[in-house]
Order: sequence, then structure tokens, then C-alpha cells
Amino acid sequence: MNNQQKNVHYFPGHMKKALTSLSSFMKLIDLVVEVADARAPISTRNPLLNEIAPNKPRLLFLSKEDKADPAITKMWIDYFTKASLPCMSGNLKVEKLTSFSKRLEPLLKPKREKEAKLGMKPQPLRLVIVGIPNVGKSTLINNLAGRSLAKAANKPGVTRAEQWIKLGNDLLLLDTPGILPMNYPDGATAVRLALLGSIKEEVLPNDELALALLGYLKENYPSCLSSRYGIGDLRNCSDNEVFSAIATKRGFLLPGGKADVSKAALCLAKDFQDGLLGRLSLERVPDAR
Ligand SMILES: Nc1nc2c(ncn2[C@@H]2O[C@H](COP(=O)(O)OP(=O)(O)O)[C@@H](O)[C@H]2O)c(=O)[nH]1
Ligand SMILES: [Mg+2]
Repeated sequence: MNNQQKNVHYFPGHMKKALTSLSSFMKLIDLVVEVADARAPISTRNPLLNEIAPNKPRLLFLSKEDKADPAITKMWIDYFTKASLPCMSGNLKVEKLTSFSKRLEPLLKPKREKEAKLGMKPQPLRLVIVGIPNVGKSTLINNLAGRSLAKAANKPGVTRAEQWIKLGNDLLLLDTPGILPMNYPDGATAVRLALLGSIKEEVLPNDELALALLGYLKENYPSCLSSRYGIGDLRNCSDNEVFSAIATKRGFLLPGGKADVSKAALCLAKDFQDGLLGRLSLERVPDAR
């Protein structure tokens, strides 16, 4: 089955479901916090959100900055900010994200001005967190709330009114994230999503994934395998040489003593997923030209 067939099979039902469930509560929302992975901020977004929440103020949150190339993340933030999409990045695993409410201050201003004009009392800004699977929505909710609650909120079959989490005096956060379906219009995007854990592995053969990753690393991070595998400049090695070197280093040998290159390929993809190859981004800012 090729990717195109997969998409045709995969999308319509999920699209429709996402559209109806998200659209229904958008009227309650003042600002949408869209979460994407800092390592591939285009591939981990879904343009469908523009249809679900047209004209809603938005903040793009790039998660997992601790795993991404810091220089590239900075370029992405500039890129989106220049395109009039407020953007910030964060590492949700370490400590409470104190920069978040500060970043929202300017976004609160239009609401305050409108209320003043109408002679209304200031109301808190109502936020929802949305994004494709595995980008860190639940972790962000728990981080901001300062406690673990997204798990309970995700329980299926429990009907209840939506719960708002008070974040200071100015912000109310919906405790349930909005889940967007993944969007993978092409093979390269599917590879990135699989490497970032949004697409389940069985969708793509592992050796294909490892080869695509290696090709990208050769071009963009040629020395990233030197500390873990002692492989100097990737550009001087064939794919097979790289996998053989990994197999030898890790002791992946076939009966008879030959290097088990398939096992090495699997190991490379896994090491990337576990962040063991360093801080690497999978997507670069498009050329300004
Ligand atoms: N290293 C790192 N891992 C993160 C970060 N945010 C989330 N994660 C991890 O990413 C995985 C998916 O997060 P989760 O919040 O469940 O994603 P959701 O499916 O969008 O709700 C979990 O294993 C989290 O621990 C981050 O900033 N840094
Ligand atoms: Mg979740």
C-alpha cells in the first residue's frame, strides 16, 4: 500500500470527527494554543485547524525544545513570528513553564480593550490546547496546571461539562486537549512523523525509516554519530558502512559473524527517538528567497 492510498483510507472519518468535536467548543474559546514538535514544526501541524478555528487568535507552542537543535528552533520562532503567528518554545519535562503567561500578555490586550469599550468587567482569556497526537498536549496542560489531570480528562465515555483550570487571574484553560488528526501528504512528512512518534511504526518499514534518517543526517548533521558510534564524517561513508559500524560497535552479529545491518538500522532510528544522538531538528526553515 502506498502513502496516497493510506491517506485516502485514513483521513475522511478522522477529519470529520475532529471537525465536529473541536468546532463545537470553539465558540467558548478566545485563544487557541497549537502545540507542534520543535523538531518538525510544519510536519507536526495540521492546516485543518484553520478551518476549525478561522480568525481565532493563536499561539504556536513548539514543544520538546530540549530534543531540538537550538539554532534551528530560534529560526523557526523568527519565521512564525514574522508570519504574524505568535510563537514560543519550551521544554515541558523539566520545570514549570513560567514564560507562558508572560507570552500571552500582549494577546490579552485586544480583549481588554474591547471590554473597556463596552464598559464590561475584564473576563479571563479562555484557552484550549490543540495538536496532533504525541506533540505534548497533555504534558503542557499538566505543566501549566501544576498537577496531573489530563489523564483523567481523557477517559472515554465520561460525559461531563467542560472543566476550566484557573491560571492566575487572567487565564482559564480547558482541561481537555483538542486532538487533531495527523496530516501526511507525502512520504517525507510521514517519515518525520514516524521518527517523532506520532505515527505508529508499523505504518512505515523500519529499514526505510532508518535509511531516510541517515540520508538526512548525512546532509545536515554529518558528525552526529561520532560520539556514540565513533563514526567521523558521515559524508565519507556509504549507508552500509554506517550500519556495519553501528552493528560492530553494538555487537549485532548474524550467525557466522557478519554484521547485522538491519538490527543496526533499527537501533539508529531508536537512538534518534530516544534523543541519544544529540539535539537534532528534522525540518529547516524554508529559504526566504
Ligand atoms: N523531552 C521532552 N519530552 C516531552 C516534552 N513534552 C512532552 N514530552 C513527552 O512526549 C510524549 C507525548 O506527550 P503527551 O503530552 O502525552 O502528548 P499528547 O498526545 O499530545 O497529549 C510523552 O512521553 C511526554 O513525556 C518536552 O518538552 N520534552
Ligand atoms: Mg494526550
